[in-house]
Amino acid sequence: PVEIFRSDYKSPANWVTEVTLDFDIYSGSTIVKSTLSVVKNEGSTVEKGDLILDGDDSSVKLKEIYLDGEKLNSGSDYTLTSSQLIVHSSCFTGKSSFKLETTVSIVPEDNTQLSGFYKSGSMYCSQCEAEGFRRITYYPDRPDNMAKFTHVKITADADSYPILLSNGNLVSTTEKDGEGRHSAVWEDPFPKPSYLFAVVVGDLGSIKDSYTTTSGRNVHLEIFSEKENVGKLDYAMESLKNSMKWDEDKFGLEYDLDIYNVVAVNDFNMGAMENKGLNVFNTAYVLADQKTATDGDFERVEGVIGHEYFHNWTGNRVTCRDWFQLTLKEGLTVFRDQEFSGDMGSNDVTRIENVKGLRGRQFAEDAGPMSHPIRPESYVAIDNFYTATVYSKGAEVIRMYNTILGEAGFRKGMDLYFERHDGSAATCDDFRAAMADANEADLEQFSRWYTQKGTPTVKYSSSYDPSTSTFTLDLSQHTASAPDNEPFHIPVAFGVIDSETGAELVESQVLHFKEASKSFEFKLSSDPKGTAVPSVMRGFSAPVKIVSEASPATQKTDLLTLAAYDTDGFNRWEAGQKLYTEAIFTQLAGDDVNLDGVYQAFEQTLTSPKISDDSIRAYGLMLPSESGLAEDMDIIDPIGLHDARTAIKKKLARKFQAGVAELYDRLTKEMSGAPFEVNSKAVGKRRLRNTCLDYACANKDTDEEVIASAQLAHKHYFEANCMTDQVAAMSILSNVHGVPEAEKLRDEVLSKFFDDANGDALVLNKWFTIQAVSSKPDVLEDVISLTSHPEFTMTNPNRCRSLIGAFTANSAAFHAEDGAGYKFIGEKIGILDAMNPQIASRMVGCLISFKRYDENRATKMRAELSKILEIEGLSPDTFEIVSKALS
Ligand code: B3K
Ligand code: ZN
Repeated sequence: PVEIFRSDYKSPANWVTEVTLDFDIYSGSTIVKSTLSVVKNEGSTVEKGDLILDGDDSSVKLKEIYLDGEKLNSGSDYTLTSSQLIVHSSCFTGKSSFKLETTVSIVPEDNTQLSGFYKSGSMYCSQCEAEGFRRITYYPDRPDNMAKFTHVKITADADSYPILLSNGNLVSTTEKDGEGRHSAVWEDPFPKPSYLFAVVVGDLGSIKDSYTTTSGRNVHLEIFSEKENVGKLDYAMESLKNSMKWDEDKFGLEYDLDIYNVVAVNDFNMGAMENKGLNVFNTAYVLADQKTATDGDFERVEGVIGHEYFHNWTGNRVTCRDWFQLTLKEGLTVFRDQEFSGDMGSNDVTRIENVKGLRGRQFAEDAGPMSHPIRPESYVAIDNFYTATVYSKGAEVIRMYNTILGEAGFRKGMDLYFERHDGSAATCDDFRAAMADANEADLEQFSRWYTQKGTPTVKYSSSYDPSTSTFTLDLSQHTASAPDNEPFHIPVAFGVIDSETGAELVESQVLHFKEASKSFEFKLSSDPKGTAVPSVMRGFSAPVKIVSEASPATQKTDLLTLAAYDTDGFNRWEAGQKLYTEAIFTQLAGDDVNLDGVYQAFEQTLTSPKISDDSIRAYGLMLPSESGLAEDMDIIDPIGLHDARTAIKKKLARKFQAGVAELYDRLTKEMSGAPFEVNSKAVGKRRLRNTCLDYACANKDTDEEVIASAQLAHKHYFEANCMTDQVAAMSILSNVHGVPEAEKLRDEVLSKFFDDANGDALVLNKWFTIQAVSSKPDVLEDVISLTSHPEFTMTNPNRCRSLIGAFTANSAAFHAEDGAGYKFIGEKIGILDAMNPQIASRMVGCLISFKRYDENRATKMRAELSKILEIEGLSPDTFEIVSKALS
């Protein structure tokens, strides 16, 4: 496998400026003809003038090749390798431009990698990002080559494949001919890189709508799916229209074609794909209705529909010069979708959810062997770098521009970015320059966020001097996993709260922390009535770990002040989480836990009339996740952590049994008979009621209590009017073991759920997942037997993730001391790698952070990795991850 370096970028010798493609689809073979208009790139920095076309010869078979009508000969005119077709410059010396025609054949039916052109169920579809187009035909498959796809013709059997789609506008169609075939021709007026090309062919149903842009363009909107799923597309359509409106209002960005098509596909490696005018979606991120989707699913549909739509400007109109710049489009677009979701619902709730996600996944990645800056310096398989770092931390970096420059300054930067780069391929430095120039800001040091990896820790302490009325905040920064890092430019959103009155003693502001350590001083207008408590990193203003250096006692009182009074919603929540965290770690250490502070915070959250948003109340009651907590441990003790967290949860459940039950009952009454709705109010109620259910069912010290809990969850399940409530109840029941009477209820619900799913793929995924994440001691046995279930298959990525992937997230079980979890996963990765390297290399991530575990576990994890590395024909994708981990 070859490692590619960012520093090696060179502009190619030739550009393809225009493309025509002809897809002739037959069962078992598709013929692709292409005509490329090629011109010399005057600005090229490569020495040889050969035309380099990428092509994966495991997929593409070259049949014919002509240059300006002349047939070319292998060897003298061109060289074919396993990954390239090199047309020698001698074939076109003296020509200022020429046309290259190729004919290749591909077999989409055999494409199990789901990259390139493949079959999913009864439909054909494509996935070209990052490097899938080279599995369709020979082409300069690099994002800086933007070309007009002027004529894309698709021909297929008319009865089996009535729908023929590609990017842009439909130019013409033909009726069924004598052989039963028909065709369609598409044209995309916007130049684009090959990774944004798409073609979809099938017998699909759809819903249609339209949207008129501010400047009056009437856009036809259509969302396609398998016919049986057409009833689940409405929420996606609403979300699409909301996205279009939001981008106009927020960034002045309008849609630019007359058609916007979205297709839902069952077999898909990732979430969705932003192909110009023809988004292709994993069904999991587009189908949603009351009976089959949880509130979380609805939220993801809205977010991903928004994300792919926003890519039309940030990604498609302005694309990436090379794949090292991936965060240029992904970080920015994630930031945009987060802001959109916040504006559609609640900003505080969205922020809390996003930060939980970042801490659980990205922090872990940055502490392991795959740690990389948001703009990596090298890669073997670019698909391995569609990471939490590039996406989520990338979005945090964009958010920091917004924090540093202010919303209006950020908008000015965006406007200048589009003014400069619309219609071209840009770099992260171009983006930073636009932000700096539009605001006359110095963002030199800020560039370190692009070059340095690791999660910085910011430590703080504070003091107040009444003689001078001066409040001092001392900050220091350090990155343990990357100790050589130069200091980052960290925007620290900050305020000071009076512990007695809750008054804000220092107005909320952004501090620019650029040194290894620095003190900031503030004059208070009057002495605080209580103590002056710093509220640091409000709204999580930078992707760092924040640590107080105050004494444990002071920390506790400070956190109670912030939990009660902080004017920043995020930090109010955060204060409670820190109190819980401290209690869980004390419990884990086997020390006496004084839960007074925790009880106070929990009670306040449970009862305070000041909390108007039920989601905020729910999130305030929930303990931090095991994955988030793990990031605060040097050596992770997965079972100890699970047990300690469970113990604290039980103590809270016991202490607040009455209060929780009362709130649960009140919400049950309030909600009964109300129509099902998906909006922040309704979602908040469900979230809070299900959180109460979880606590109410946590009292399980005796068999009687286990049975009572199971009965409550069972009742909750059978009274549920939506998937969210069913999943909440079934998740609790799935943990039941050892008490036959309760097990009966568990089994009844699990089989009812399965039967009611009636084969619905996304619902069945939930059925698999809930069993895979169970805390039952024999969960691995269950998982192993589920791999033989008739509904289980490794070839569908969603199904595979729903069972195998979900099990790896069941930390206590996956990390069982005997290593059985590792062995199980190791074997599955071997099988998966031969089928679908992208999915396999993603899955192997669960084994690579062995240095974070004790010697016994680390040895066993390493052993599985070594076995994987020995697999003959291991994909470059999996090789890259495993070899990095073992090196
Ligand atoms: N751009 C695609 C991701 C493609 C992943 C290729 N392995 C989805 C997105 O971020 O919108
Ligand atoms: Zn994206």
